[in-house]
Amino acid sequence: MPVLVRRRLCVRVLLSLWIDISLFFLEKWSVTHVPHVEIEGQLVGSFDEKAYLSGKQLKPGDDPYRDHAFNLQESDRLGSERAIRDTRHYRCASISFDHDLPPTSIIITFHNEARSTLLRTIKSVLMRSPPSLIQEIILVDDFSSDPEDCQLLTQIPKVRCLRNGRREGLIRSRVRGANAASASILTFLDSHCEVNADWLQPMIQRVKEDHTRVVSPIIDVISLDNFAYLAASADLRGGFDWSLHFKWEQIPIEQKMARNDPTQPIRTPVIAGGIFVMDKNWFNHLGQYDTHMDIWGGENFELSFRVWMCGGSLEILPCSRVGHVFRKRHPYDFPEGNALTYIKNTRRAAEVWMDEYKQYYYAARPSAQGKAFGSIADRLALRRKLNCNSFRWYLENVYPELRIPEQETVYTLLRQGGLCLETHGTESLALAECKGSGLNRPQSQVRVFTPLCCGQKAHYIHITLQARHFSILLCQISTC
Ligand SMILES: [Mn+2]
Repeated sequence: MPVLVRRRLCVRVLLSLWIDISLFFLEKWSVTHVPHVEIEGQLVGSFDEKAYLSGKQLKPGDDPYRDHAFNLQESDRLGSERAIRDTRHYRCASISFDHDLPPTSIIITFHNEARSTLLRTIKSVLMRSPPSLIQEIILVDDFSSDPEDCQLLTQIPKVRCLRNGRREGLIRSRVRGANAASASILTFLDSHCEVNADWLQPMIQRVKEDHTRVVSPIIDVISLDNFAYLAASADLRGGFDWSLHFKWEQIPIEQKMARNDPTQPIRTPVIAGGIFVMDKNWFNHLGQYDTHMDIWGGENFELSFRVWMCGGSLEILPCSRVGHVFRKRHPYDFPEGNALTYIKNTRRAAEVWMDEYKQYYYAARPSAQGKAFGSIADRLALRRKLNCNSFRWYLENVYPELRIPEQETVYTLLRQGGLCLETHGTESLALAECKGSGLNRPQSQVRVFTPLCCGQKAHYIHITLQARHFSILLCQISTC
């Protein structure tokens, strides 16, 4: 081999080796390190982790997914303080925060959570938050089978345990935790999470600057099978369809184009609901939660509509990352059944906050009609007292991307010269002199309707957009 070629090859090999080595260190560098020695004793106090974890262990032959709908064996094996990759955009690391950020009360509610995931949640908070920002960690044990799951953890400094005397569900449990909190800022956290580097400061900073902001982190994915920590996309926000089914969706393209700083907050129409930070006075002022909602589900819509419509805002902060074990099923049971509870809760949200647009909720979820949902009088009174905006305002200003089903129908006044189209009975049409104007126009003459307002017993012409076809229809329900 000629010397020149050999030398080039050699340089190449050395170069790629150098890149490999630097990548290795870079990778190492970006892993959130844990000052292990300092933590032991200092952060967990007299707490005996080994005894706590070995008190509940999977027996040989047991299905590791049975009780928690994730691989318990893998979670138990991992230990409570593993390093995870720092999944933030690199520019997040150079952001600075106020030196006088106020502390927060962390509220974690759970029902029969696995000990290893619950402990890892708590330890990740203690390891990756500035100690001065953690006022306390309030565990609300929603009547788990074993009171010790919660009680033993109070040996860890700052950890408190409140236990419900009966199953209340996550909504009333969170309210209990919030009422017991002594800090001015509340941080709600799920019980199978791992918070990432500097997760807390960006959220507290935003709430400190404006107490009406309710902020969420980007929620990374912890695999339910092998507990790998996986970065979630930073281009997502919370959305929903008319059946009030939550979904992650892409940020609208115009907003995406306008984002030249990946560390900027993302406005979101709704939050997923499990993890967020909110000023305590603002939480109380806005009426906490609808405590007539049971167990789980729908409370994130109710809170999100209320925050936006009553003067606040919701955002996702890309520089705050928290991992969460997303599951395919609920491991615990709903005393009233899963579907019924979800319908009751979302129906309460729709009835209180969605005004005339609730018809689309019922159209998308016909089974909700006629299902009991209890009295909503106090929530309606709250909405009046807070003088909140309409749901129409919310759709126009916060979530214009949500397609309104009836906008495919065109209601209009049809006129030719001085003549207007007029209904004769319910079947036929004729041209006649235009009578009246605006709302004083007789019902027999086709009126100009706003897309959503259709008076009871009024006729309207339904024009399908696809075909050049129209028909006369009678409004079934008043949507005005
Ligand atoms: Mn969860």
